[in-house]
Amino acid sequence: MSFNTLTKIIRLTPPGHGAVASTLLHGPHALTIFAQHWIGRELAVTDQPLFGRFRLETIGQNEEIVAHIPNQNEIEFHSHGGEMIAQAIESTLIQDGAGPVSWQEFFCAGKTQPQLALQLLPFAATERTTQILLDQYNGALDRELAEIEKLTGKNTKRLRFNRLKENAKLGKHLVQPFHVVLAGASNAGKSSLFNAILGFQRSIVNILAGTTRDVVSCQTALDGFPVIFYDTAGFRETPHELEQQGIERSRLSIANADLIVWVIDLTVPQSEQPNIPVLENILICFNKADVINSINPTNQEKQTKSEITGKNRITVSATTGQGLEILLEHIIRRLIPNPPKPFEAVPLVEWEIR
Ligand SMILES: Nc1nc2c(ncn2[C@@H]2O[C@H](COP(=O)(O)OP(=O)(O)OP(=O)(O)O)[C@@H](O)[C@H]2O)c(=O)[nH]1
Ligand SMILES: [Mg+2]
Repeated sequence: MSFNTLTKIIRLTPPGHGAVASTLLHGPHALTIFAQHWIGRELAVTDQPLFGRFRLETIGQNEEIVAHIPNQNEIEFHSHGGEMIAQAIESTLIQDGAGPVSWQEFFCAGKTQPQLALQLLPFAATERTTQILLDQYNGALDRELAEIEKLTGKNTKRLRFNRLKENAKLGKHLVQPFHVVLAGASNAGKSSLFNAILGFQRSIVNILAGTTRDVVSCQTALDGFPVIFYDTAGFRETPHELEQQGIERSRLSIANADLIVWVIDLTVPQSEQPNIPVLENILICFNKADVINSINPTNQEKQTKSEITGKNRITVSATTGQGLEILLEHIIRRLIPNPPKPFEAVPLVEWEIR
């Protein structure tokens, strides 16, 4: 029977290996839907646990269940944690009309900003993002809206609203890191730069081109904001299938990036470099400045840089660390041009917990 109602099914424990899987069925038909498969005492609101079995018609077996019914709209039940069982129960209830919803969506729906901030707080990865969430918990948005309402000048009002809109983009990154992808030609020094940024040898570095094949990632914090850096396979023509697959993954990473740091080897002439993708969210980074410094401080650099225009260009040396601080500053300012000040409102309209 399909109820086609607002009854929701929410997995409370993460999918995967575990002893117990906990699920919540919530909505006006929760008990009626569940009762169709229940073998045990009558389902009614009680503060006692109910022990029984769930009839799994699809596999012709019954699963042991402990259930709790705190009110007419809600039944929380616990089964064995194997993914097969948990999924079989879930799909049975979905077939009966329950709609699957993630626990994040369920618990955050309809919440005020302070309630949402409280819900998101455990997922804040840094002290700074925790502080921003605490400010939201303490009513930063309501305060700002009340102040804007009192303003008389149209322009000032608009500026304050625009600032709120700008800060709203940061909302989801309070719990979800920015994605910064290091990409470029093979041997440009992407892995070396990745390691220099992280401060340890996460990626393999080698003089041979085509060293990095898979996407290597590592999370860190920049200026108190969570950032995941991705080291990728370098772009070049190659007959090797494995490397081609790596290059395909580099393309995918670029497509999903908040910012791409395109690494260029200063010792290689421009004519031998792959084309730079025409993208808004790209930062050009010339690497191996130490080599240039030691041969001729101007000629080779000029030749390599000659055809590349635009203001977002940084020169570094992954080997000596020259320019690294400036590169990191540029990265963070591209991700967050104007970070919020203490107690400022950051509307939590867009968020995602992973
Ligand atoms: N002198 C100098 N050498 C560098 C610098 N950065 C990288 N190298 C060297 O360049 C070579 C390639 O470096 P990698 O970091 O493996 O380059 P990659 O871009 O990751 O290469 P693929 O993974 O093959 O695409 C290695 O021999 C590094 O030691 C630098 O700033 N200065
Ligand atoms: Mg590499």
